[in-house]
Amino acid sequence: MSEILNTHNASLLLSAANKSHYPQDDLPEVALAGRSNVGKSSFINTLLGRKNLARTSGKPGKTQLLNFYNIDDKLRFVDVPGYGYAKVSKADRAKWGKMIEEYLTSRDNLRAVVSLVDFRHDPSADDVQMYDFLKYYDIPVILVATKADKVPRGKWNKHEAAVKKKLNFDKLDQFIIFSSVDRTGLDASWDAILECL
Ligand SMILES: Nc1nc2c(ncn2[C@@H]2O[C@H](COP(=O)(O)OP(=O)(O)OP(=O)(O)O)[C@@H](O)[C@H]2O)c(=O)[nH]1
Ligand SMILES: [Mg+2]
Repeated sequence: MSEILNTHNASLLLSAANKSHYPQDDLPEVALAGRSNVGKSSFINTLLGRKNLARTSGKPGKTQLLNFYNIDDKLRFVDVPGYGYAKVSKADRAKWGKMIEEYLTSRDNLRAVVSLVDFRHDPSADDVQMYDFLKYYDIPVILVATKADKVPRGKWNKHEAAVKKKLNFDKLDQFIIFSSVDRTGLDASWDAILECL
């Protein structure tokens, strides 16, 4: 991977609320989608070997814009605000929905969505809805099950089966068990992402 991309050459390019603010070029983009607090920003930091490039916090619902990260002028990660946070007003939820839908359904640069779910629990109704949405629009999905460090190894198969069942998971999609704490699934994630470009 390091021969293809200098992952150290990464920075936040811009934050966008709508189409008119998106970068105007042909660089491929990979977006991160998932419930608030699932570990999207941590995933970006782990893949780039950075501590705090993508802002992480214990406070869910913090990322409100689409954050575009430039990686070596060859690829962008797009950190999408998380869904499913209870303390969000109806109006903000609608705004969020519009912003995500606009990006996912109209962005020519988009090559794949890394859809993150918490490996410890069954996917939520929102997780199912996101996966269905991506399948409906034929957007390539890389399913990443986060916080694997919190699940004992002996239970991984059982948890994987439960996640797949709840999502009605497509066997052709990639399923990656991941941890930002011990970097499980780091190489598999890069392989899956680069395969989509
Ligand atoms: N144990 C463990 N904790 C993690 C992992 N990934 C993220 N976390 C923690 O989970 C919390 C949320 O992580 P974030 O990366 O900020 O989550 P996010 O999906 O970007 O959240 P929003 O931006 O609010 O949507 C932080 O306290 C992280 O340290 C992981 O793989 N294992
Ligand atoms: Mg975040």
